[in-house]
Amino acid sequence: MKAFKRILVTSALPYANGPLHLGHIAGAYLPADIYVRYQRLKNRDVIYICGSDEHGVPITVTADKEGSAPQNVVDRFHAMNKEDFSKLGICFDNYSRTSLSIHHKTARQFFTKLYEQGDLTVHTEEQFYSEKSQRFLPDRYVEGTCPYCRYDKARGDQCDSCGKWLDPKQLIDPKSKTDGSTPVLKETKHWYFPMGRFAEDWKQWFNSQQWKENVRNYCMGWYNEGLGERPITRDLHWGVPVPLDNTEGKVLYVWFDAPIGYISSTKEWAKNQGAPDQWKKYWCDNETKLVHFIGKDNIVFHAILFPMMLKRMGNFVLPSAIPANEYLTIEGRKISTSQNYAVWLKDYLASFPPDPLRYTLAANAPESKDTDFSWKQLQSRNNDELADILGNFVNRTLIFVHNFFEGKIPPRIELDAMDKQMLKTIQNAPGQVGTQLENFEIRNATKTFMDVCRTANKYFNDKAPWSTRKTDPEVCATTLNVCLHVVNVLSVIMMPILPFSAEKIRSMLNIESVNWDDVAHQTLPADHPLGEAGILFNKIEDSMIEKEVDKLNALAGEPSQELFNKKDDLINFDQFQKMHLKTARVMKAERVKGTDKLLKLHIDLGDEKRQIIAGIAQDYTPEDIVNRTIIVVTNLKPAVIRGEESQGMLLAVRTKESLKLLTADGNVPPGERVS
Ligand code: B3M
Ligand code: ZN
Repeated sequence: MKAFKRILVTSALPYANGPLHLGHIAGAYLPADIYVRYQRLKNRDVIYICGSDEHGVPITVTADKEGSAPQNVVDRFHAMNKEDFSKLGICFDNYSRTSLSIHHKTARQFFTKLYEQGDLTVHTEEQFYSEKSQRFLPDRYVEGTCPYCRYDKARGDQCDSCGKWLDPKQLIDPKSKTDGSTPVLKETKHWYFPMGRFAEDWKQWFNSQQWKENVRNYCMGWYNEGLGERPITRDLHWGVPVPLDNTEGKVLYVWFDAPIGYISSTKEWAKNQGAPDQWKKYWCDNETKLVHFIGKDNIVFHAILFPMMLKRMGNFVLPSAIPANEYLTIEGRKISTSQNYAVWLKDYLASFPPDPLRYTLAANAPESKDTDFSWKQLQSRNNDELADILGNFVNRTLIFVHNFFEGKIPPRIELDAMDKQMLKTIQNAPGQVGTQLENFEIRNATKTFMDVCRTANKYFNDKAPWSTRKTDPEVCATTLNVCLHVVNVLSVIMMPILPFSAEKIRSMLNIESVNWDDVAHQTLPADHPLGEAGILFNKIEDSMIEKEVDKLNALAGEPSQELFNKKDDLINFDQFQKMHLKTARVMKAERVKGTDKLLKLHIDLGDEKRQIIAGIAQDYTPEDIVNRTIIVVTNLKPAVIRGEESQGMLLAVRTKESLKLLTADGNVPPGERVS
């Protein structure tokens, strides 16, 4: 493998149009942060570059929705995301923004050079234009009736009802979404990057690299389909203006300018270092290893479009690795920002410390396939691994030394076989974890680390210092000396994954920290006074995660508007008949313990009695509902909710303010079929 002099790490620039959620973190930020922290501990020359992506339709759509200016939107979310990243310990060397002039200038230089050397093509096409607002309308700014399903609020790029991809010109009765006027078709000129022209050159380079399987597969899929041409300009008023004459109202396409943001952010970093040319050392020298951490939806831009642009620029380094991650689901469901189904980083950090999340996401990183985050998993990773294994080992070691060795490092006297075995394990740990991190195997590295902690905890048990203390004080001293040595090494190799807790251990040890390669060889000075011992990880109680799960369930239970608006999914009467709806009388109702959302209802269905668990406790007390006749779906698969079986589901309407049960009008006996 090629030896590099320096490493330049980037994480995808998040759009500054909303807060960060755990999917973002698991995909592009935490793995990069872990990798960078490791490289720093190896004393490598590494910088970590990121920033807000502040251009493109995602920003203007959010601004329009809020009725505010794009600049306000990006100002707000740039500040918010920067702060949340820092609270999670994501340690960028620079977090820039693409709305800065340093970025505009750099992006313009790219476009101009490519244009001047004849690398761009230009085409004229017809596009919708609002005469009322005097502007061209991007696809999703045009609304009309879908030609396929007749849904009357279909967007120009896609119909939310039938899901079909559309061209705005297909819409029946198109209207401008911003001013309601009927747009006209008008000719407009756009510049394209002819990827197909550079495809063979690209392929040669691509084949000479070692890519992750998902990156290779996606790229070969695109390549085989034909790379064609990509428009790199847009008719929009927000973005980097096209640097050519007579192009007013045209900006660079966001996917052209955003990756250049990595370069402008590096320029900003160099400027802040007082060495403005320093960015070139990272970008324009073949001895730099460029690594892009991204989510899988960004692969084509980082593995094809951007490398092609860099290559055509002439003197730029191309990526050596693109550790693209798959997706994270939450409690088994896809994250959806439009439906607010997500765990927001800000909300997490308001209730829990950062390290347990870092550890859980690292242990379960979506490296080769989608993985799921659940609150239960966070709880068990925290309680059973961080607290009971790592925390317990560190704590019992430190407390023991404080209690029986006056808080000073005991001497190592004579090593027995068990001590030697433990020392060998810890000696090898930095190399093992390091190799895995070097190969972007964050999951494996996390597991290797925890396995070492497990071994250490067992060593403490097997050596039983509480009894050798009385029978053989020298053996006891040696055991604790070995344990402290292990704590010292662990505190360094856990730094990339658990930086906050590692810092705590460092101050408990009160020993100057050394780097990754040397720590296992460091001899602890006997008699050296330790710092104060403290708890590393508090247990997460059931009630804390139940609250979070309830929050998500409330969202999961709400039918998506998109689903509801579907018009072409009609069912016939037979299909309707398959659903058994019956009247039921509530005989008894009680609250489900440990939650304020659920009631357990005992219902009479005429010829049988059942129990159902219903999420109505915030709108109905048990007294309110007893003796009412409600409507229940009786042939729904039973589900276990909070350990209680629910044998059916009642019908209700949820409005913005409250929830209302559907009940029968007048006196209807229980068990009657609804039809
Ligand atoms: N902002 C897309 C995204 O957040 C985009 C990444 C740009 S990386 C240069 O998924
Ligand atoms: Zn449709």
